Amino acid sequence: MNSWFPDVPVIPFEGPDSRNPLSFRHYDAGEVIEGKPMREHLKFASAYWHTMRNGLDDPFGSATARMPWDDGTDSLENAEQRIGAFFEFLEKIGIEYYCFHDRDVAPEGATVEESARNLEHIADVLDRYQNETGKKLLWGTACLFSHPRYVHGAATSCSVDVFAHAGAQVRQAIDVTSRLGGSGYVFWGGREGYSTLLNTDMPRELAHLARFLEMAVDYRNRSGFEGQFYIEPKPKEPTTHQYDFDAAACLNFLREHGLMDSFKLNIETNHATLAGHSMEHELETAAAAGALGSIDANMGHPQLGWDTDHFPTDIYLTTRIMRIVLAMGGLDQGGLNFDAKRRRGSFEPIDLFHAHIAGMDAFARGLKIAAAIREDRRLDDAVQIRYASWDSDLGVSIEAGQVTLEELESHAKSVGEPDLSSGREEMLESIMNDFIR
Ligand code: XLS
Ligand code: NI
Ligand code: NI
Repeated sequence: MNSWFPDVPVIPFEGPDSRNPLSFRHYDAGEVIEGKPMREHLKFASAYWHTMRNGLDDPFGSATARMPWDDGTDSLENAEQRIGAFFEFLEKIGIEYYCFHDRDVAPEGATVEESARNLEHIADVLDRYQNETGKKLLWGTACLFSHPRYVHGAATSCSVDVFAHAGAQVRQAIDVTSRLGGSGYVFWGGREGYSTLLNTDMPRELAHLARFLEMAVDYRNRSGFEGQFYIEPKPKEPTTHQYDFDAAACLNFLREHGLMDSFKLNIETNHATLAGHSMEHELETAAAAGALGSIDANMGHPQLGWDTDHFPTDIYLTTRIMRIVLAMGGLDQGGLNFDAKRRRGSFEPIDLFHAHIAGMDAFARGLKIAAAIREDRRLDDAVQIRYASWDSDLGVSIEAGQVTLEELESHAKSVGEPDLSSGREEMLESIMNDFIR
């Protein structure tokens, strides 16, 4: 087989003292943490759109990424060649899963039929590579935001014909995802929102979005796709306002339309930041509703205001994420998809390895640190102690819904002014810091 990364070996685990940049210093796939090997805690996926299709252009300059496997055309041959490079990458980096949009892997045709044929053809190729390498599809999705027809949205377009095109695309993408054994399917509402309310019938658009998702659920039930459906919240970009603003907005929408049983959320760090939340906030919100399904593992930059999709290298971030994931007992069918791109200056093919190693090692450290914090118990105990008054007879009865306002009033009279304790925020931060090493 032709090698596109001839100078890169299969990346070995060499331990924290290694000075070899093409090695894992912390990610040791077989190391057992809380009874499970790291590879099961950290179901990493590589995002085809960034790894293979992102030339690293920005609004001020053209693509810089060197991609010797890509001849720059939209041909099926080129699409196949890219897939070869991608699976070589997955094998060498030791990542088991991947994610794609339909249009990342196969070229859009001139008609609905031609696009479908292209996608079917490429699905055969992906299937062959999956069988040869044992790599798996974490989730698939349809790109409903790049083509000019989606300028006013897809499921929320003002045009019913565009809505129909979006339906055709999603039906095919679900089929291909199912055929490739994908464990999930993501709906990210790229342009499902508005640019200005002056031209927008918001209630009508929201009703259309709900209809669209109902149709997708109906199709899944009839087609036998066994993967999990996810919605990926994002507040803005490319549109001014996106309806799937944050976890809370998505949950409200799903509840309003009776779709809670059919969807979970795929939470992305950079989208949380854009919504003015921390990643922890979004994860906790989803987890509290039993709807935390999967994670798009990236991060933003404090000095840049958009979805910059940096690789997640912040150990505090990965620690906080893994604390929540461990507490809920793992992500089930979900995983950690590196929806992340290299910086424009990191344009050599080998930077794909450096970038993913950085993310994987950061998550391995986050996992180990989170497990150590859990074993130590000081942080968990502090929360439990803080709410101890709720374990009293009164607290338990209130939580069970057996107390009236009059009963609260007589209790308040009998206890007098409540005796409160400090929240000890700085002390807890300092305890957390003890583990980051
Ligand atoms: C863009 C989104 C997108 C989804 C998949 O901001 O993160 O990449 O993850 O459509
Ligand atoms: Ni994403
Ligand atoms: Ni994003």
